[in-house]
Amino acid sequence: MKRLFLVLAAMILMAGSAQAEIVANWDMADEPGDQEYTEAAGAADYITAFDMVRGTGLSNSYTGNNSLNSNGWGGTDADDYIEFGFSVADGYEVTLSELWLGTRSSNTGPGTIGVYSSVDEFNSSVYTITQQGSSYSNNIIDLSSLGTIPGDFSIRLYEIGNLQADDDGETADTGTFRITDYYDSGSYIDVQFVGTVAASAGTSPVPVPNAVILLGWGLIGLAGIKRKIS
Ligand SMILES: [Ca+2]
Ligand SMILES: [Ca+2]
Repeated sequence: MKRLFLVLAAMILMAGSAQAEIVANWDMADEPGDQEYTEAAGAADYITAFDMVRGTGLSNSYTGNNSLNSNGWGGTDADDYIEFGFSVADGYEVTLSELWLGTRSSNTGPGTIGVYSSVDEFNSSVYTITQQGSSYSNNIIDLSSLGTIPGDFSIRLYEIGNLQADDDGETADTGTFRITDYYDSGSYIDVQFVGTVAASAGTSPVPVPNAVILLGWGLIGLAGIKRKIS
């Protein structure tokens, strides 16, 4: 009976907490690079993913297999950014843990890219990606500092400073920066946000009735143990 109670107690804890999952993902495989945007490949329940797009200061003059490529990064223009994100359904919120993505610049493309979020209206970067020449960069970015997110959320990638990836002068408008899948020992993993989706605090969350039922069974079990002892 005690064992049963412990199992029930564990079930109560599980019923009350959401599991980490892919919140939204974009598959860059087979993308030509110069497409207008990349549609999301999937999203968790209660999540609507946005297209991955370029800000109006960027162009799509160049292809780049398996990517969303971009150019026009010269100078300092507030509209030079790549943006993607998602919308959370009413009554729900997301707690993000990670963003997975691969990136690459050409030698004259941006050398330093900052990852910004809509949580603070893209004011301060939560992560910095350094592009070394035209090498690929694999990034697993910790987003746990963003807290719980209701409504619309997006990430923007802006250049920090204006120095090209080969450290040989200012970023050129003909230089490129692309978003690719994350590469891990032979396999490509979609660009993705990982986190948990749960009912907002203060609303009536779906898992709670289950937790209450389980708690009831747990108390019955506990009563059984007490009877046995006395
Ligand atoms: Ca520009
Ligand atoms: Ca620039």
